[in-house]
Amino acid sequence: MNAISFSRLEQRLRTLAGFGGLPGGGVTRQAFSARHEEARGWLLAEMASAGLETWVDAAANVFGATGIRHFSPDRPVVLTGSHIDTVPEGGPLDGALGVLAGLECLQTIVEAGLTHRLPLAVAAWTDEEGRFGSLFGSRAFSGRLDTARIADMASSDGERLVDAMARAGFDAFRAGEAKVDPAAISAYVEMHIEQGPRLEEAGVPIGVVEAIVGIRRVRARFVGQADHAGTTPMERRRDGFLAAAEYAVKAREIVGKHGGAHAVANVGVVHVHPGVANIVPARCELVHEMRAPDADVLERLAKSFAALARRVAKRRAVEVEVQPMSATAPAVCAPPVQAAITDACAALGLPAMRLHSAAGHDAQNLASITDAGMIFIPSVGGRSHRIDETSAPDAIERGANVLLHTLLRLAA
Ligand code: HGY
Ligand code: MN
Ligand code: MN
Repeated sequence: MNAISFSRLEQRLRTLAGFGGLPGGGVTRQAFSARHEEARGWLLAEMASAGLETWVDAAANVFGATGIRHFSPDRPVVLTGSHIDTVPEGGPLDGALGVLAGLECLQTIVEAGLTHRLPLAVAAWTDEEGRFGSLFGSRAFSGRLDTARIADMASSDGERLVDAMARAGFDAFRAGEAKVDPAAISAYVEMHIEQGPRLEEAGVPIGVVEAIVGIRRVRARFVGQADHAGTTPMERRRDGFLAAAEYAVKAREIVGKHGGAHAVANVGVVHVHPGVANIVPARCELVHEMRAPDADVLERLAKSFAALARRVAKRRAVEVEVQPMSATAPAVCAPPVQAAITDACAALGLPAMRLHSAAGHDAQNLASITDAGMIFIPSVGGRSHRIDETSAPDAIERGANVLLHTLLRLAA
């Protein structure tokens, strides 16, 4: 059976992890940062040295392909890929694995002269982690980018997308030009770490993803009144932070009661203003993220959270404003791609289990324009978005070989 070169894949994973590598382990390589742009240059060179045609589109997505220099309905391609941007203090595999395993598969196919009727391509999608706008590159590629919002897109620490892209040599206002003709893509399959504990706990080496959660993020801003933290009687305080804190705790209870089996929510960003010890917080802004594989559950949660914010604000005599920030629709993975993955596992004698992805992925945008699916491998301890994220070497090798044989089936 044809197989990838694990040593070459492992070497590239190690090199890529060096771009933004942290002294204590882990990686910070956020979209359009200097480290990320160095990694982009390295990836393009690796793709070229692997014998692929390479290009970068208007949304800064990176592509390497066999036999084509751009996407066209005349020659529909089988596409794989993932992302090379990371969360702050993230791990070395989230995203990087899918890009480099895809590159390894294409290089193996080119070197072995394996026949494939359709061209093959591997992508590194821009800003999957949403420093500026979640799944930005694949959103632009699949024609789902709201270009009217580009001027307002900014990171939670205030850097504008337009400025970050300009620094990297891109005109953000042209990102919409990355929209591809869906007829140019025959199928998409992405390899990714599970980022959760299910495969490891089940002792199953491969996950065949059936569906991917939708994710919504809202900005909730509670506005009270700055006051002297010593002289203001407690009962007269209109404390923006306490309102936000009560909201966050009660929202957690709502998820438990009304979220159903797979809904989750998180408050990961909190800003208190003026943010000094001796002033009652005038205002507190938080980013609230909710996820569910079912669009109706997501809608119901969003409504319940907004009603909760109003109730808490009223009771605490503060104002509140809840603004939607981003939303990705849940996606169902295409049966033909799931079948190709399952057949590849059978051919390799690997057990597989079907599961939904509780993480968001570029594949959910690709699912809106083509048959899309995902291959998961186990994460040690289910750990991800933390510096000790890792997967066993043989798990990585098995997953890359399943990707190789899935691509060959889809391109046959
Ligand atoms: O947040 C996520 O679900 C993904 O890791 N970007
Ligand atoms: Mn991630
Ligand atoms: Mn990822």
